[in-house]
Amino acid sequence: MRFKLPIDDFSRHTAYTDKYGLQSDLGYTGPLSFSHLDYARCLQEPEQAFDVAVIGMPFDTTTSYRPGARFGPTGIRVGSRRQHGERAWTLSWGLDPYKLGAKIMDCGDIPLNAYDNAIAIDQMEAAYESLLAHPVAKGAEAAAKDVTTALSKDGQAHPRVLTLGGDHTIVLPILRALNKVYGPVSVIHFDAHLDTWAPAPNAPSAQSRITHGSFFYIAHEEGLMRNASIHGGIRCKMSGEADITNDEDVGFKVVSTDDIDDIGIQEVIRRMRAHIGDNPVYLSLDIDTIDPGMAPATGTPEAGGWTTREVKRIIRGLAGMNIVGADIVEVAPAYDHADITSIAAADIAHDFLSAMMASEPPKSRDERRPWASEL
Ligand SMILES: [Mn+2]
Repeated sequence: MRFKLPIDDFSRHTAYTDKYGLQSDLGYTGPLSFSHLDYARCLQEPEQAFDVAVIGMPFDTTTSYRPGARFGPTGIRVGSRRQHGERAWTLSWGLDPYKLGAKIMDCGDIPLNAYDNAIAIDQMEAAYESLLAHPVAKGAEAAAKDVTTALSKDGQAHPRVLTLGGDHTIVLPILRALNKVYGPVSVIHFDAHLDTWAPAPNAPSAQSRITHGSFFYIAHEEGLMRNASIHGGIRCKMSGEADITNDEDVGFKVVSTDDIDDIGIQEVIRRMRAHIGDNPVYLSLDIDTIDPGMAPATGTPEAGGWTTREVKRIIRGLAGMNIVGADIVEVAPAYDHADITSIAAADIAHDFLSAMMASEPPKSRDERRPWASEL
């Protein structure tokens, strides 16, 4: 796996391999797949079995300010190059998401139409629906115990998908596809912005109602979400309290950026878990949750955000929930410096994969391996 030459194929031996061995990839070389994972064009290979697919949605034509998130999937893969499926154990998690019996692979990008949003949004829904219909790679025994088997309407195991966006509108076709398999889901939405705003009443066309600030409103109109979702990291400027009233009508509670100082990370996690409970839950993370000092490459940056470490700790606290899918959106690499945003996004992708694999949040390092007696 992972682009290695077959070691027993002696016909491929050369002066180089005789002397130095295989032409294996370094962190900064080789074909560009997420975290050097196996890569396939899964949309045209329906027999391809996997448990988690990484898919790119290079779409940015419903953004309100700076475009460029169509380069997000490639940017996040670049940010993942120092990650590797064979060296992925972390102190934070105490596990390696690639070594827990699940096949995780990069399924490439959806070749989205860049000129017609209606077609692109339909392409994303069709692609996601196709991925959810692939066979899972884990054995029948593990599949029977899988969270997707318990939650799906057909009682079958389904792969889960980690999507690399793309502007945030990509979540609408994702929720449409998830609805066919699971029915309405709850959402944990990390973002500086609500994204639940009603379309302008004077919108000049039906298509123009669907933007990266209104897609949750549309999803609620279509009955795709349970009336139990929650935001984390909100700090944008609003028209007033009416925006929050509307947000509640769409089905959301708010954890604001400032709440983390007032109630602490553990209480943020507790509120998220308590509000969602055992519902099937979709995790969506807009990279603008993170302070633009640590993640500047995004379409609508807002000062005063959470740190990358705070976001990662909250995600760890969500392990063991009934996670049916996740995304990282709004990475626009053209505004980046030294890949810092892409590296943060790729690291959070590793946390999402770990959260899907873990059955409960990891205990703190000190609880797992106390050294207080040595102090
Ligand atoms: Mn957003």
